Amino acid sequence: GNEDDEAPVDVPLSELKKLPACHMELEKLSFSTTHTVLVNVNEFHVGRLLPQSGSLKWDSNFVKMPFCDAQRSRWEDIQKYLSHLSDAPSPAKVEKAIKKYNPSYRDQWTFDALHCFFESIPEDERETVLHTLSKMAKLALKLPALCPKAIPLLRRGTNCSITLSQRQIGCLLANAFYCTFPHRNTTQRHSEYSSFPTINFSSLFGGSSERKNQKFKALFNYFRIITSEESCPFGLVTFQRCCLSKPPDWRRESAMFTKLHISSKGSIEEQGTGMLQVDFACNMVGGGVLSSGLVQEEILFLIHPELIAARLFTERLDDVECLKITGVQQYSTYKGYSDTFRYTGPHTDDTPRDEWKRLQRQIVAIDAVCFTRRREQYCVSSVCRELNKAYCGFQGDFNTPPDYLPAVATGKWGCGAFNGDPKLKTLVQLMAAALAQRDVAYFTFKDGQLEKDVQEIHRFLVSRKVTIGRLYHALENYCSHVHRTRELPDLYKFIRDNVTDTTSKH
Ligand code: AR6
Repeated sequence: GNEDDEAPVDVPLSELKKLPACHMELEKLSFSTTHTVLVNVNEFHVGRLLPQSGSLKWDSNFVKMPFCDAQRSRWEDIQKYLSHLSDAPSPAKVEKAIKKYNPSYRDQWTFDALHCFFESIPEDERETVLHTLSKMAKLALKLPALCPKAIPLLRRGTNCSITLSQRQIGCLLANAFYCTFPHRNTTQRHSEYSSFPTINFSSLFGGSSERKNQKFKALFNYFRIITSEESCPFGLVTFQRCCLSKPPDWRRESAMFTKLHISSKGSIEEQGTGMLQVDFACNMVGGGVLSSGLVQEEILFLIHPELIAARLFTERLDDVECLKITGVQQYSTYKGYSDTFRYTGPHTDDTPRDEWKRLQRQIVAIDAVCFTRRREQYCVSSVCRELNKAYCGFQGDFNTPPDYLPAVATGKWGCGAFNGDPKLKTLVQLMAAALAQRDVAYFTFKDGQLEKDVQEIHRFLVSRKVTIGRLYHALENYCSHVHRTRELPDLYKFIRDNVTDTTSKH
């Protein structure tokens, strides 16, 4: 009826807030105790991008750099072998160099994926790859000049950010490709970096497969672009670790649901341009990007490889934490998914930049819980965990008025590799977005049924003016019903009945 007509439901994409239109002017770039800036800020203000000088640190709060004093003789080897390689590059030399300065792994690491990739491509592409390998080696060796200042680790439980140039990221990633980062080759329990993702590319080089071939294509495309004088981008990227200080009391929250655009067509990265794009993350950000994983997060990292740099310094995300990344560039296009994923060519990114010269693209990494048994997720503590995680990701900065918050672009977060129930996870995300005062663009990734079901329940919630607190209460009831009866009734029907029940009781 009329009530329905007024409800902000099923809005077209064009009605949701996006960057650059809703951009709020930034304060001048500056560093602070919680924001490390790796470019010289004064030079930046006069239009130059130069590394910030500083001293290295060799302790548990900073990235251990391969050219530190403690690593002098290894860095000499790195210089020697990478210079050889840059003069006359070949995949065999890549293998030889990497094994030379990582001698403990000589028998463990294999390079068949790199060799097979190289064999699989046509002659002219081989030339390009060799040329790129050479330039990457040169770029890697510029690390002491490009990143002289210690890079802090984004440790658990802290709200800290790092801003650096795309060129610095390129240099760090060239080093990661050539496996120069010390102490990063093992993630065994109790090892120094066991709570960090891997960063050296060694895991990419073995275990040849079509997936690996496609990954190499995307990565070499990235390295080709950033190692060329003409096309190396001139801008900054910020990595921000956010920790929810005080989780909301969901039961008492009275926020109403925000606008929703839902579609079974389109994807987060294309149709969600300018919005806060959700990375369906692993708590070790990037997940399997450097091994064989190839679902949403890995694809995101492959087409925007600057994201991979997060693995260098981002400790495993805790339940109430997320990582926000602003300014990464898209270098490649693709089609397909997982085994059918194919690199389809370079991408020209015309996203405008903000005052800090960052592309106006914001990605938020939030990791859902991986459920081994379906039932586990219908428990209040799991629902709460996911609500807090999503809210941590969607929450704006303290001083940003809602008018300046781009919508969230998301989809079946936690419902692929992680086995979540899309109906439940969607409500969780809608609740978190409502509390964060952001609208939602939801891409069901060809799931037509979910599109209809969510549309209906969203319309119901909005037209009945159901608060998120009240829906939370209904979810609690659902969980206890599941627990008590061992049945799994349809969640949306249960909510409609349950919420109607409470209305009539009042
Ligand atoms: N746009 C919209 N929807 C998508 C897109 C896209 N670009 N890509 C996939 N989907 P999944 P998870 C849909 O399995 O369950 C990684 O290894 C598609 O329907 O990537 O949270 C991470 O590193 C897909 O089934 O997310 C983690 O370890 C669903 O979203 C783990 O997977 C879920 O995508 C996270 O698994």
